[in-house]
Amino acid sequence: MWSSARILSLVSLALAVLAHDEHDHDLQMPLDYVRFPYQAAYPGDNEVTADSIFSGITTFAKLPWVKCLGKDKSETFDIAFIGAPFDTGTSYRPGARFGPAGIRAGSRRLTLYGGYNVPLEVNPFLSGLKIVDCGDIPVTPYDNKYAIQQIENGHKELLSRKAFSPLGNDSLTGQSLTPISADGVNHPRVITLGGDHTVVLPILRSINSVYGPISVIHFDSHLDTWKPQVFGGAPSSQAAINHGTYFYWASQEGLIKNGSSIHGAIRTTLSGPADYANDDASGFQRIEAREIDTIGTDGIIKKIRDTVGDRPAYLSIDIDSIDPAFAPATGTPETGGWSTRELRTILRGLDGLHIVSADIVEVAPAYDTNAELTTMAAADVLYEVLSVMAKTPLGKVKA
Ligand SMILES: *[C@@H]1O[C@H](CO)[C@@H](O)[C@H](O)[C@H]1NC(C)=O
Ligand SMILES: *[C@@H]1O[C@H](CO)[C@@H](O)[C@H](O)[C@H]1NC(C)=O
Ligand SMILES: [Mn+2]
Repeated sequence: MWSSARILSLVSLALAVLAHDEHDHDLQMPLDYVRFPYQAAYPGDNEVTADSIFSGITTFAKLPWVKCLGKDKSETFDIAFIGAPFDTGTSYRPGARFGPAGIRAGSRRLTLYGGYNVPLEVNPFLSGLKIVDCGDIPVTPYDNKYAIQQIENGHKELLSRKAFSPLGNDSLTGQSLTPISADGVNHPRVITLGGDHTVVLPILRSINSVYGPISVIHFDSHLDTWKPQVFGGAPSSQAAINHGTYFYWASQEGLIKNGSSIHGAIRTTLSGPADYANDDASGFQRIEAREIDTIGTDGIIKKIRDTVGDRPAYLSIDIDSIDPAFAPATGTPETGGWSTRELRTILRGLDGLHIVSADIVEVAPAYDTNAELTTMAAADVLYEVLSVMAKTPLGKVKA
């Protein structure tokens, strides 16, 4: 038989355990536990701890998810991420339809320590700009013509809005800035997560509706200006538009500013020298990947800046510009490319240019390593783009 004193002590122990239940994890904490090491990028985020970067629903850099193409049609922002999960214009490995999801997964750690960019001296997440992830444009995998129209419509719907923040004043002169768009409106910037490179044709159509013909900065191991007869053979009008010909069509449609557009990291084999003549006619200058051995990143940056100047520019980054040692998961890998570090340095060298919108394309996560090399590279590359954008408003001082 138990004494009543023994029963009483058991009951009080049980009550003590119950009372302690709601914070019994305290017992497992090391003595030097820091309760909230994570610095929230957005107000209202303060209750999340550092482990939130690997838990929860994944948006780009854990940015707020806004249904910009759905119930939040009237929402404004300064920079929007949007996915274009399309890969039926690919010539070799398909799989870039999973690019948006993969890049988001690769971006989770971007804000872990707060997101301050040391060489550029800016934290794009705390720069006062409203940056959101709009999810993906709904894209059919069954009809390329229809899908390309869906991408144009979705991109336009975001780009045509007014930016959330006013342009403000010029940091040097203090004079008020006026928009650099053709329609005089201060538009937001859109960063597209591809998708194979075909998505850039509908994106440039959208860009043209706001900025007119645009200077293009294009990082890729391939030209992507091929005539359809050369790339794919054009057995039908739909087959003629693919990830090797979209710049040819964009040029034919007058979407690309002739002479102030440039490719970087080119190293593909050609059908012959005529491909370069055709590329010239499409309006592009070229920087070969191997030039990094002679003129270095500084020389490459100078060539780009000299070509583009202060014109409005669209930035398109094919992940295959990076060497497959660093970014193997892509549609048409080519050895002899730049390292992730080199491309990041070159992108930071675009600081001060008027980059109106951008994309990263051809990320096909199924071919990645278990270490997520490619999706991480894609996310980090976009972090540099975001930082450059955060530093330079899309405005100019009235002459
Ligand atoms: C811009 O300059 C005007 C005066 O020219 C001033 O009234 C305004 O507050 C300034 N805006 C910012 C954001 O500094
Ligand atoms: C671009 O300029 C070059 C050289 O002046 C010319 O040969 C080419 O036809 C132009 N291309 C377009 C698309 O206007
Ligand atoms: Mn490409």
